[in-house]
Amino acid sequence: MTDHPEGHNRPTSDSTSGNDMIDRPARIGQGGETHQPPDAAGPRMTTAHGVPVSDNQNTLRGGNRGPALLEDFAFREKIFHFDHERIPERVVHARGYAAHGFFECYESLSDITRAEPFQKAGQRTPTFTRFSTVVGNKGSADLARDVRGFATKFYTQEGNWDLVGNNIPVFFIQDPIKFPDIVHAAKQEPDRAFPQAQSAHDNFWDFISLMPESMHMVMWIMSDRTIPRGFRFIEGFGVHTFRLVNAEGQSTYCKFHWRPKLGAQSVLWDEALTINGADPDFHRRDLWDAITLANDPPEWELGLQLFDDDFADSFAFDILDPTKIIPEEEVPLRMVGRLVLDRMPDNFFNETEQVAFCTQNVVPGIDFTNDPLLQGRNFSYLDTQLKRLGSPNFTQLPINAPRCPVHNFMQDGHMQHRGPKGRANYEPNSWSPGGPRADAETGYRSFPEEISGPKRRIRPESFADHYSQARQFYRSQTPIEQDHIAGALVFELSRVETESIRLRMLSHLPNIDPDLAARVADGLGVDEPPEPAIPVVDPVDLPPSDALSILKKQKITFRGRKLGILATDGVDDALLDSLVAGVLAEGAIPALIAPRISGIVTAGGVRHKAMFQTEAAPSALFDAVAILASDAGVRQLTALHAARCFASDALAHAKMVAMTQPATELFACIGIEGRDAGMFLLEGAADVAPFLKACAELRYWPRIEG
Ligand code: HDE
Repeated sequence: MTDHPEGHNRPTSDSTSGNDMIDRPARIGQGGETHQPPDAAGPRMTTAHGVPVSDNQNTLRGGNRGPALLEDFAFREKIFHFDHERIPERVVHARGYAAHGFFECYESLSDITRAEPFQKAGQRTPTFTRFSTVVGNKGSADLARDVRGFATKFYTQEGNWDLVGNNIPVFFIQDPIKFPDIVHAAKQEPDRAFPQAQSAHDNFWDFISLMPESMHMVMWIMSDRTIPRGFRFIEGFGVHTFRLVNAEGQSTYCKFHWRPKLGAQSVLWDEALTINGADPDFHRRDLWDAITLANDPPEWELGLQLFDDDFADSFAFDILDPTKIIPEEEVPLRMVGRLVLDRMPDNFFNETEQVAFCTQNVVPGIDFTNDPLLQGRNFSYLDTQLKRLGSPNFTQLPINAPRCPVHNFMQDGHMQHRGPKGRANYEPNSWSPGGPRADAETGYRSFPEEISGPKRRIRPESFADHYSQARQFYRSQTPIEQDHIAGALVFELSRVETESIRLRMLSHLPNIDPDLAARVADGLGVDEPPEPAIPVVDPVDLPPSDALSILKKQKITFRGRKLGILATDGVDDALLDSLVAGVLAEGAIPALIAPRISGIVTAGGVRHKAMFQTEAAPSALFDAVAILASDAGVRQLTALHAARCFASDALAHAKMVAMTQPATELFACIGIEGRDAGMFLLEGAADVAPFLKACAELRYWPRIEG
């Protein structure tokens, strides 16, 4: 495309009559009126074939009011392209959001792996990370109760390594042949095409209640892990056991973990319901704002659980079973580097939509194990990319292309961009130059694991204990988190219409925890709970693991969070200024909310623009709130339904809440007199610091406990 000095769509200088407008740009008053912003001109517009376009407002007509002409190639080409804009959305993980970044290695791991990103301290590898929900379609809301995908492409100098993980370290099933079934059961039911992005329906719980191996995952998905505060606040897990292989060919087993530097954090279910309506793009916006507005790139540390065959043989479960974790108390995490996401894609479709992750993408030094799920995935991802992207040349799209040399004899195919020269397109050949050759020394070599045994369709006995780790997870949670699990099960099962499915699901819970079973049965009004399901292997009590709870290892910081400041005209300047300055000093974002989007005027006459109008900003969108009302302004708030809900929801969601003296009237109006230890009076600038210190705790749980 070349620059055209005159820009596009400029009217010609000669005057036109109503009759000669067919081959000229339309004029105001001549039926083709458009309003172009004065400075909007860019390069000259062309068709896809590079032909300059004279008019992008009107199709080619025969006569002033006559039919459109087929020869209008500019129109036909534009519509043709538009008609083909969509590619198939991902069967699972359709809704996603991604960012560029880099991985930085803390220290050389060359004794453990020859993988290129881990060779030198300080070494940086470019990355692209896509987060996603699993069940919902592309347009579904961000805060569906769902697993989050956490997939990272490392552009290494020895090829692309894709670590395609989730924010939950286990999976529903042990064998990949069940994947289409679990996905069909979870997505919309085929006859009615609902519910969207929701597991709370008969088909899902019908399948799950027939699959005891899912029970560990069920505990995780019913926990707060599936309603995260944002992508910046999720952990990530490679799930399967992998192998790391060093230059001498020695193998070490490895499980991959991502840990967010800001700490894991979740919203409450009631907040999730509100957020989905008020801001269905809450997670997207959060990542976008952090990177582009706050210039606060989110970071994760990569932790490795490394172990050998002796540990694997002595561990209570099979390290190849993807429904099991290895507790950190048994194999601690070794932190080996950090992932920084510091750049949003230039174009969502080109990058986030067209990125093609494949679990088969490993580089020398990283290898698979015989985890059956991982082996099945290695087939599925490559296959699915062909369907989605339509050509085996999807590896040539910029987002998928390796950033190291690529040489082979693969040729042709749809959308081929590479044009090798010369006669050699096979190997061995005797031409000179004869083209690329395999290198036995430096090329990828699989770990030479011994394989033996009969060819059979079986599930190993070592995979048979389905309840012990589910129990361990539940018992590792704080009482608040246990309440949330019980509440989530009650919500989900109450949406199941078929009683026998509800009861079948209830029959599994006593094997996990009798108290949980009783609470869920009570919550559903089941007077006579069913007999417990008979386990193949009796569950055992495992020691609780603090690493499984979000709250037990919460980071006490307000960094990266958002304070919602609901303010009125006439608010004290010093108080507002010191609150905003204090929030910024914590590395958090202050968001001004006002009765009108035009903003407020302080007592000192300063005008502040609002980020939100009250009706568009329920307090669920913020981590903590402050209500700064003046004597006159509070009357505006008490009269406003949205302001009353703002205050009462903030309390109901256990948020830290600050208020000016006049704002106490708003609380009185919703029946709240007095203040608990999570409510703060802001009488002057000196009161800001204690409030912000409390905000670092994120919630004042005693308000809603028990
Ligand atoms: Fe996936 N999965 N999966 N999965 N998965 C896909 O690949 C599949 C599994 C995960 O942001 C698909 O490109 C099978 C576990 C993520 O683009 C598909 C099995 C884990 C993403 C596919 C699993 C994941 C996918 C659909 C069982 C966590 C999104 C579109 C054997 C470790 C990647 C696509 C992105 C996507 C198959 C199980 C994570 C159909 C067959 C376990 C994060 O190929």
